[in-house]
Amino acid sequence: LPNIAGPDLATAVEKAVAQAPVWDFHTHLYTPAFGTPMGRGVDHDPRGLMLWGIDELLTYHYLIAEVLREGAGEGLTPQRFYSLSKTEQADLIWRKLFVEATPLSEACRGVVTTLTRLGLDPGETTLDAYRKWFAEQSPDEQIDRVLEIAGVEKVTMTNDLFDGNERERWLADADLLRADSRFPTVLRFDALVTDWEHAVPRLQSWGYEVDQELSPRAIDEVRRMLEEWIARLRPVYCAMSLPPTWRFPGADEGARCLTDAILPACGEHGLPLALMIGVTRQINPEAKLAGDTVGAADVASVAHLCREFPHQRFLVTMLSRENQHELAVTARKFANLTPFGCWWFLNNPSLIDEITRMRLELLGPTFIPQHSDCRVLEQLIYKWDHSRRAIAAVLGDQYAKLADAGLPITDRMIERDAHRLLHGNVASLLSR
Ligand code: RAT
Ligand code: ZN
Repeated sequence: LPNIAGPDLATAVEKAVAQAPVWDFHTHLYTPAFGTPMGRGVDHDPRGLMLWGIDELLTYHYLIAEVLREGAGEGLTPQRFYSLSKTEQADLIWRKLFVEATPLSEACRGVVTTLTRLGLDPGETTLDAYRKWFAEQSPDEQIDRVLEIAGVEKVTMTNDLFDGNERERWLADADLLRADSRFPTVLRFDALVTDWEHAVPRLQSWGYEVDQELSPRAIDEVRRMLEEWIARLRPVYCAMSLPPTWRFPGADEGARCLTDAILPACGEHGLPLALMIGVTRQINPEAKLAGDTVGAADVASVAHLCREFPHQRFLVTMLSRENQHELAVTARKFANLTPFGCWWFLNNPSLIDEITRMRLELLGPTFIPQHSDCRVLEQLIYKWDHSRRAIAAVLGDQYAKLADAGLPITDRMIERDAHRLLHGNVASLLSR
């Protein structure tokens, strides 16, 4: 087999990483069966969960945080921003971040990449032309188009037990919602572990006999609820996000919920558990979804969990840059731990570069370099375009060093590794 070197090597790696199909491990995307607020040929559902189109792209919470900064000088407050209609919010964001300023941030650049790759001119001064184009698309065709452009094969959803809107839809017709095999389901239930106090009245209103003390009977009831929802959703894994203050072992009800109800349920059904650790919710409550922040969390707690539950597969992403090295080292110690993604505030090329380099050097190809966390369909285009480039650069450098060390690099190696990193590792972890 031919040995590839020099500029040919970098080009071969870019090509292989650009072409590898993606299994996106964590998104907030949905199919039209969950309802959608817009599109040709469908009943418009204002509370629909499938978000797509220019107004949703621009009112992404990453961009809301940025417009609140740009607009502060002319008196824009969170209250004023949220009093606007969605259309007005999008118009304002376009004007402040894209027309009157250069869209230099990663979230802004993402919109530019997305529009360009959809064949639209990203330099319009108003949103009229974009709105017209999106209104002519049907949601189903748009999903096909976006997955094709982004090279994404599987879009793992986040199906939150505590989201009343989504819950009603599952109770109405679970089969309909599970119909598209490109969109695997994930059972998510943060409040069971992070906010038992407020979870109790919700669970009671759904008919489960639980109490604040988390009696043995309440544990059984949480188990019963998890069994019902696992049967209804048939998830590929269970998930929760946790604050930086989360510790394991812990003495509170949330910790007992985890060890006595959640982990036994995962064990029974062979389901991996994904932990997203390090988010402090609502540091600025007025900013709503744009008001969450990051804090360094405790990696030793992750190690404890992996040691105490050696047969449970854990997939872990951490939000703070400071936790990344310790997490990668911990994964060297526990084969049941797989780090995944460069989450949220880490989903920037400079940090993807740093984190992916470190993981590759410490773990070889045994991790999941990225997930998109998309909330709006078309974001798949830019998140994967930008991430693929960052991952290819790191992988290319590592091959060059390996070639220097004396090992010929071949196309077959490159294709195998690109496929593994973007798709294969997720597929094999979820099917074990
Ligand atoms: O990245 C995000 O969009 C966050 O708002 C959250 O969705 C986070 O990823 C989460 O899943 O909790
Ligand atoms: Zn998310």
